[in-house]
Amino acid sequence: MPDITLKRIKDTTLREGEQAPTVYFNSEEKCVIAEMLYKILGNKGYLEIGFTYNPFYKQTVKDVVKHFKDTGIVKARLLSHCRAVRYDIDQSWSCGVWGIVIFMAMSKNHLLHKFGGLSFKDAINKISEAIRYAKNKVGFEYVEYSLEDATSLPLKDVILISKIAEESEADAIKIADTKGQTSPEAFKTLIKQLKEKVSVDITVHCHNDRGLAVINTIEGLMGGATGIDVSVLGLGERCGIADLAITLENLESLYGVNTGVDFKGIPELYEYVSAASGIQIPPQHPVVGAFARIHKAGTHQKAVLKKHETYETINWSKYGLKSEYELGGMQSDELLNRYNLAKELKSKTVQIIRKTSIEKRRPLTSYEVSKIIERITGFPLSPQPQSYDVIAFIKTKQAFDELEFLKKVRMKFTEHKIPIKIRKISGYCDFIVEANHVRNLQVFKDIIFDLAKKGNFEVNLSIVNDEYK
Ligand code: HCA
Ligand code: CU
Repeated sequence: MPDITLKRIKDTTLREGEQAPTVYFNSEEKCVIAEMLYKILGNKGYLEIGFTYNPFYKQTVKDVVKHFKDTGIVKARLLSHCRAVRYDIDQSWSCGVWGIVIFMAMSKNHLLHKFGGLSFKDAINKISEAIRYAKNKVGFEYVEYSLEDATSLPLKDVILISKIAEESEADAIKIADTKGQTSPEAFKTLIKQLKEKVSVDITVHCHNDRGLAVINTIEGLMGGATGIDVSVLGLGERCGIADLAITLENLESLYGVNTGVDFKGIPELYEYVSAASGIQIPPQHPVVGAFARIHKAGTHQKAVLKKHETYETINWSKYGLKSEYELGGMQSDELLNRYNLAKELKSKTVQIIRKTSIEKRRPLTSYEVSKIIERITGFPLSPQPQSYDVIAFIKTKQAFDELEFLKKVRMKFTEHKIPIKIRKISGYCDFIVEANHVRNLQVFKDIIFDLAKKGNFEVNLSIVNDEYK
């Protein structure tokens, strides 16, 4: 097994994740997400919950800290993100976070273009001053210095800056591959060479611009880093950073690291963040995507039904999940075993399912399959649709408050973990609220009609059931 020591799993969905294009969390959502993360990550967990230099975002940091206090969770390591300036550090202290991450880039382009030609020496002094101020004057329990854009610097500079941070008493330094530009081999070597020169703990923060964030993060650990940054769905600037579930699954089951994470909570966490962020979980996303557990080809299905290991290496029960099988054009006869059909009837049914699916160019739902079986056998199964696509057409009345509408609708559906899309339109109505694969139609109806009553709008629903999706 590779030599990895993992001490810190820092989730930054609520800071880096909120820098993902189109993502805006409100305080209520942040509190729910932070609490879920706290419970899932276990005793290696750290949570970056936002930055404080913008008053709107600062308020959400304050609210999360208060929520943890009110809930009696005193051990959470809540962090905020600061520039290397006293103002940010003071603002963070006033929010009551446990620790901070001070970030400042030192690469040529950043010094010249972002900091208006700041000299290397002055920049070093700024970093050192900020760390000392946060640690010794203000008194934060934990101060991490983040070398933004570290992978654009020559090794000697990375070492020099890290040594300064260490001398200034930072608790950890972070090496950020801000532009996602490094290769796994180069990154491991960088961390290894740095590790030989400093004794302060190293954390890695890898962006996914080239799709290498997860492997770079793991290679960083192999090089001797002891901390990682991850986010739910890998959310972050541009293509984001290392995905929490993929990184932790691999560390635990491929690299033999005892992460201390409660994997059972991960599916619900992803669903919630997806609903709150409005970012759908890509179906082919490793580990948490809907396709990850679905077997399509009949030969695969047959084999997996006998022994999961024929086509699976991830233990789904750890997540409270099960393997699934697509009903459709390639399905195997075995999938119909639970209906106890005679052999010939079974093959006839399978032929019809395959043909229908190929004609419709999509899989069939179990509802449709039951309908086919009913038709062929004459035996009533009374299937229920399993999910619906719903479109709510919203017609506003006078004194309608648009901002309140957007806030309330999003909040209510998020509470019930129903991801929705809201569009402003013109013509027959003013907005549409769309949701796909809604399992509990009644809940959707209750929410939207209740909101309509209170919010001065009328609703009409169009519902597509399993048969016509
Ligand atoms: C940023 C850049 C950053 C900082 C890293 C960190 C990066 O958005 O401020 O301090 O966690 O990737 O370098 O996210
Ligand atoms: Cu980043």
